[in-house]
Amino acid sequence: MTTPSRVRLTMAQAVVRFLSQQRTSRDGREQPLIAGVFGIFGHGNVAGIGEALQAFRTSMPYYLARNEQAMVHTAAAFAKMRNRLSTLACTSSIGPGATNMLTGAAGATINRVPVLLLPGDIFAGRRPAPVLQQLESSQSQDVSVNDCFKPVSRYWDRINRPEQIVTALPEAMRVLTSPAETGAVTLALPQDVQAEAFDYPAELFEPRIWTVPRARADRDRMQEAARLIRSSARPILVAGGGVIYSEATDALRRFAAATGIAVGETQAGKGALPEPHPLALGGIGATGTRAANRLARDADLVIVIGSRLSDFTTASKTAFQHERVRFITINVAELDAGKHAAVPLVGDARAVLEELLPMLAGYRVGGEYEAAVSVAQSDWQAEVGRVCAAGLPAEAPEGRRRVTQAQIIGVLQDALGPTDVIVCAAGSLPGDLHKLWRARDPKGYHLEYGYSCMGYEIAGGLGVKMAAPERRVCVLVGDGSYLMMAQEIVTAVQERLAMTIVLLDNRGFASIGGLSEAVGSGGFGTQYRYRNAATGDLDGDALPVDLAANAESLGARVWRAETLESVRDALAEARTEQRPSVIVVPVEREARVPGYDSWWDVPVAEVSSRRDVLAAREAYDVARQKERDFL
Ligand SMILES: Cc1ncc(C[n+]2csc(CCOP(=O)(O)OP(=O)(O)O)c2C)c(N)n1
Ligand SMILES: [Mg+2]
Repeated sequence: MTTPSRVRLTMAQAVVRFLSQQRTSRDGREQPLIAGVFGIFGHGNVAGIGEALQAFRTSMPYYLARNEQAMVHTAAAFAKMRNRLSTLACTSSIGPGATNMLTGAAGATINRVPVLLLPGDIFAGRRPAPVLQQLESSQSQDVSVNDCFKPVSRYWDRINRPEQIVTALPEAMRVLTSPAETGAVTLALPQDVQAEAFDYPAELFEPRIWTVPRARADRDRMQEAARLIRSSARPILVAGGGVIYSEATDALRRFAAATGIAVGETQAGKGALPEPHPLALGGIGATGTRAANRLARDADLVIVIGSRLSDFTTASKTAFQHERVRFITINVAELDAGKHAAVPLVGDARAVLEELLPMLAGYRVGGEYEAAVSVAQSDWQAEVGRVCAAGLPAEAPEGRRRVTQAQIIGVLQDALGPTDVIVCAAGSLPGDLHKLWRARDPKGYHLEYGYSCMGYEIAGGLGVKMAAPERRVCVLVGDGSYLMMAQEIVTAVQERLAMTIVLLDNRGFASIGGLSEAVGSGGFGTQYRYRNAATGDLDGDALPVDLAANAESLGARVWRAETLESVRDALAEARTEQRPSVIVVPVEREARVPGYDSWWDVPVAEVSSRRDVLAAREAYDVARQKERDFL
């Protein structure tokens, strides 16, 4: 018997060397699973993973980020752009560096995109404890801040002995590459163990290919679904992110064209049926279009593909009002496929659509339905034109006339090419974009709307650009999100990555301000203003924040654009820039894009001294009656 050959490495060196050898493959196309490592060093990783990254820097590129939360967003955006077939790893020190990654981890897990997190951890050997930044517990010495990652990770492990990675790393890769299970994977790496040497089996470092499967659904369920479709008169397709991740967009187009069933898209699914298309209804749900929401309301069958059916998509379970509405769900995850008492087709979107279509031979929706779709679509196009063109008659409080957010969206729609990518996450922009934007390419609309995390935008834009350097990336960000996390502009400068950041300044939270008005609270606490000595509230003068100067100081090229003309000019000039560009546009706060036949459940106070709140509660109680159980 020959003894297997061994390689003596530190645990950290072994981790990095292993990661550099992992690839994914789907439909015969291969790519690296871990395309690089983002990090911020501290005592918890500099001598372990830091030393290893230096040693392997030719096979595993290292990127220095400015904030640990941001680097996880960057990794998640990268993975989303690569349809979850490739991602980035993130290394942090122990303590605050690690917990800074928690928000990013939650975002990745909720959005079902893979990220590999390698937080440093307290000494497994415990001798110097408590080390700097160590959380102590009086009940256990087996607790650190990294335990906080458990609920937000799809796989979590702590490597207390160097040999544990031999079994932990393959499990971590399995989860990262599983379409059904993917999300944040956290391997907590104690500071002392990172630096410890072990004789690892050489096979651990052999190149390995993780084949991403296209699971097929159960045959009987497929037949049941086909029967349901054949007996439906007013069906609708709801396309979620899974359609895009599965590269099922052509299959969806063929399915829709053959059956005549119109398609509404979730935030993650927008672009699944690129526009213009006679069956594209645009966004669906709380921030959906009138076209999609009317069709959804009357649908007797909803065929959901690759969606989590979040409250935004279902308009808090009020979107589907047909008395006997039924659901069919196509999803790789049983969790999602089981929602709304659907006929669950647990499988890959493309594989299932391709198998389902021949089972529907001869089926097509009726002429009345087709006419309704076409009327809804032209009515909606007219509305988009109206909203995007609408100037602002009123003078802004400062005596200046400001452009509206919808006008800027209209300008961007004209200025960007079909394969350019817009990136957005939080505030009032996602809803407006979901309604107004026409996605002309499946990868052209990048919204993080599972976690809707303020601060994702610029960090995410960086990840998108790294994943698709050939595309122009345009980040849309509100002033609130920008102030929360703009520092990755510096990382983009460092990497010489160009992206256009359009920063819409409405002095605070137009979105939550509007919501506050709607629940009767009058926008309380949502404006960026001085505290007013007279009222004691934050309703004084506007704050003297100069966002343009801020962006310039980080190394971006900056334009201050107050008119649509100047925004157009800046967009054209930014196109040739080799570094991040920031176009700062003051926009009118109160010019909102309306909702269209939809609703979102935000409970209003049942008792209050404010009459507006009580009125809002009354309206809320009425609206809530439309919420349905699908059992
Ligand atoms: C990290 C985080 N904190 C809080 C929220 C809640 N929230 C949603 S939108 C918003 C305001 C966003 O302000 P801004 O970026 O200026 O966009 P606007 O609402 O003005 O369009 C807040 C506070 C969030 N989504 N994410
Ligand atoms: Mg704002």
